[in-house]
Order: sequence, then structure tokens, then C-alpha cells
Amino acid sequence: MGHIKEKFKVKADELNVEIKDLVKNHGTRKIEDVTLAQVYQGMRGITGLVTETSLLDANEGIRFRGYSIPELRDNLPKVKGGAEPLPEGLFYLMLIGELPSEADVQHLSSQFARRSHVPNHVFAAIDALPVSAHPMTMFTVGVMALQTESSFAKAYAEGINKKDYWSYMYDDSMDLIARLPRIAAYIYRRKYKNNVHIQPNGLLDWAGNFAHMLGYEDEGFKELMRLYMVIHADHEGGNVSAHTTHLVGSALSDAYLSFAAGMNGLAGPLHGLANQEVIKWILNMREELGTNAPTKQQIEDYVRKTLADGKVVPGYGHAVLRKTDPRFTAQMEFAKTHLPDDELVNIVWNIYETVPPILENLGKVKNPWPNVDAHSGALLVHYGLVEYEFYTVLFGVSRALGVLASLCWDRALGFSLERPKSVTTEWMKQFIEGK
Ligand code: FAM
Repeated sequence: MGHIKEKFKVKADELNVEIKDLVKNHGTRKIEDVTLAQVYQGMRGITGLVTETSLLDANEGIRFRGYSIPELRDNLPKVKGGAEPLPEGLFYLMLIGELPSEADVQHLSSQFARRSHVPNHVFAAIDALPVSAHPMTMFTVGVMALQTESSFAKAYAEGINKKDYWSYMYDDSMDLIARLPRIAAYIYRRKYKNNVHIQPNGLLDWAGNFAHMLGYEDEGFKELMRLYMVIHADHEGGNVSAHTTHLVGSALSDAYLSFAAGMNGLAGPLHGLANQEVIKWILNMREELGTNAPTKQQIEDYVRKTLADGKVVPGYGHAVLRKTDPRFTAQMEFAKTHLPDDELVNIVWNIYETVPPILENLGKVKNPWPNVDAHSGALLVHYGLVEYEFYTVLFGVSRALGVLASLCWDRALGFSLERPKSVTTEWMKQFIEGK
């Protein structure tokens, strides 16, 4: 057993004891009351899940095991000569709860390289879809085809002790994270690069190798991928992709089944698909206005038209956050260092100055500030990755780090089948009438 797996088991055993104690001694403690409106309106604000990997503060944004994004950029190991944190380090942090050493990160990089083999039937399953299929459809089909490799599913069919679930979940999660860049790159090269594929380079880090397999050798793009894979990885447990993965996993579905379910949620336009919607919206704006550099007044008019058409402004607003997303700010800083004069990036910055007051004045939007998706597309376009329908797949590869680390915790902590109570509106009416 690798030292990271052993360390995880020790940490999980410790937390198990603490949780048993909490439930035994404080199990009847009320956390909060739930209102009728919350039940109808997306369960906003109801504390109903435990997710160890990260915690979202409405004003500060995400913290991974207590570390903010700027702190991660300072403290996580980097490639030699690089400035961006390695996603392997974030995975270690989310899994173990401590910052990794350089050696831990190198160990994970080589583990991912070693576990990255994707069997041919996965590529055949993707090839069975028309090239016109959305990349997210190809992605979940690829992950589902890979489910044949699940060590948990095999072991469960043979019969295993509950106490060992975590071990198989850990191996499946490691394998899946290792294999996702290969699947994603295959989809990209099949759909957009005449089916000409690039073999992995086992000497590169996980995100660097992903960039290489996509066909981008520019060191700036590799750095962007490292940052991108870190900032999209996790956003506590209630968002659609994390919650779905956790929910499906609670039925003891393996990592492949659970992650594919989460990815189908990420593919929705109010969640991960927003990243393609943002760039589509900006490109449409440029086309309609007939200029590559719209003025702030022109942007404002276009935003008002979007709203008048009954559409949302993509990349703005959030269910929990109430300030500018630090994931947006991290990308803005990256752009200021690497591509300050990029035309599209400057439009993104002008939109940032224009949109919040307009949304605020609507009076109903709870958060007028940009989220992670408002910036990512412009950075990718700069390096030549212009095929925006692919962007949510990048988000998905990154999200695997968070949701699979959480699944390992779910099984190691022996979490129950998730099954909240639902009621009918008739039940609500009778409840109000006091019946
Ligand atoms: N543009 C226009 N209207 C917006 C808006 C936006 N960007 N954000 C919220 N609103 C509207 C919302 O549609 C709702 O209107 P109705 O009452 O007429 O239905 C009202 O403001 C109140 O909504 P809220 O309470 O502020 O937001 P929700 O918690 O219901 O929804 C989001 C949150 C993210 C779904 C919403 O802000 C939105 O649709 N944003 C645009 C899509 C987007 O960028 N999604 C990506 C989120 C991202 F972080 C991610 O998951 N990757």
C-alpha cells in the first residue's frame, strides 16, 4: 500500500472516532430551522451535508482545508521554474488535510502516470457517437465505458467487508483521475483535430501532460492548465456536480458511476456549461456590434438587451457566493502577468466593470459579481483553444479531484445512503392549516 493511502486511512480512522463521539453526545442538537420557502427554492442555505474537502464562505469564497486560493498559489508545490500550484498537491491536501511535500506531489504525479492506461473499448464507445455530439456527452459516455475497470464493483460482486469499501474506492478514484485527461484529450482531438491523437508523456505532471495530449506545448498554457485544474476542483458539497456524485455514491455506486452522474449535472448551463455560454455570449456581442473592441456603453446596451430577452448574463451570479469569486480574481491575476494586452481578456475586464451595477439595480439578483466561468474562456482562446463547447470537459477533469477525494471520505467514514424526506404541496397546505 502506498504511503498516501496508508496516511489517508490513519486520518479517516481518527475522524471516525470524532464523528461517532459527536453523534453520540450531540446527535439531537438542532443546527437550524428550515423554512417552507427554502424547501421550494432549491434548498438554499439548508445545512444538510458534510463535505471535508472544502468550505465556501459567502464573502471570502472557497477555502480548501482552510487554505484560500491565493494561499494555495503560494504554498502548494510547483514544477521547476513554474509559478502555478500543481493540482496533485491540491488533491493531496483535500484527501489528507495537510499541505503536501514536494515528494508527495511527485509520488502522486508518477502514480497518475502509472495508472493512466485507458482500454480500447472506451475509445470505441466514444467513436460510436457522431462527431457532432457535445463533448460533455462523449465525456460521460467515456467514463461510463471505463466503469468496466472498477475494482470496487468487482470486489463488491465477489463479496467484501464494509470496512474495506474505502480501499477500493481509493484505488478507483486514483485510477479515474489518472485516466480522465486521456479520455478528455481523445475527445478533443477526435472532434476538432481530425482524429489525430497524441501519446501521453509520462515524465510530465498530470496537468502538463493533459496540455501536451490536447496538443498545446506552450509553457504558458501548461501553467494555465495547472491553475485551471486547481481552481475548478472543488466548491464544497452542495453544488450540483459534487452533491450528485456524493448522492449516487451513497447507494454504493462505484467511483465511475458516481462521477459520471455528477458530470451530467456539470453539463447544465446554470452550472459548468456556463463557461462555454460566457464566451459564446461575448463572441455574439462582438459579431452583433461589428467590433472586436466594444466600448463600455456598447457592453452595457448589450447586457440590457440580454436581460430584456429574458436571458441570464452568463458568468455572473452565484447560489452561495456574494462577492467577486476568488477563482475569477486568480484568473485575472494570471492574465495580468501573462496576457495583459489580449483583446478578449480586456473585454472580460470591461464587462466586470459594467455588469455588477446593472444586475444590482434589478433588485432581485442576490449576487451581481462574476463567478469562475466569467474569465476562463478568454484565457483558453488566447492560447488557441477556441472550441468553447469543450470547456466544460476541462472543468469536469478538474472537478474529479474534489468530488473523488470526497467519495473516498464518504466510504472511509461509512456515510449512509442519502434519503431525505419529500412532501407534496397538498401536505404543505395541510401543514399550514395546522392539520
Ligand atoms: N443574469 C440575470 N439574472 C440573474 C443572474 C444573472 N447572471 N443571476 C441571477 N439572476 C436572477 C435569477 O434568474 C432569478 O430570477 P427570477 O426570480 O426571475 O427567476 C433572480 O435573479 C434570483 O436569483 P438568485 O437567487 O440571485 O440566484 P440563484 O441562486 O437562483 O441562481 C445562478 C444562481 C448561478 C444559477 C444564477 O446566478 C445564474 O443563472 N447565473 C448565470 C449562469 C452562471 O454563470 N452559472 C454558473 C455558476 C457557477 F458558479 C458554476 O456553477 N460554475
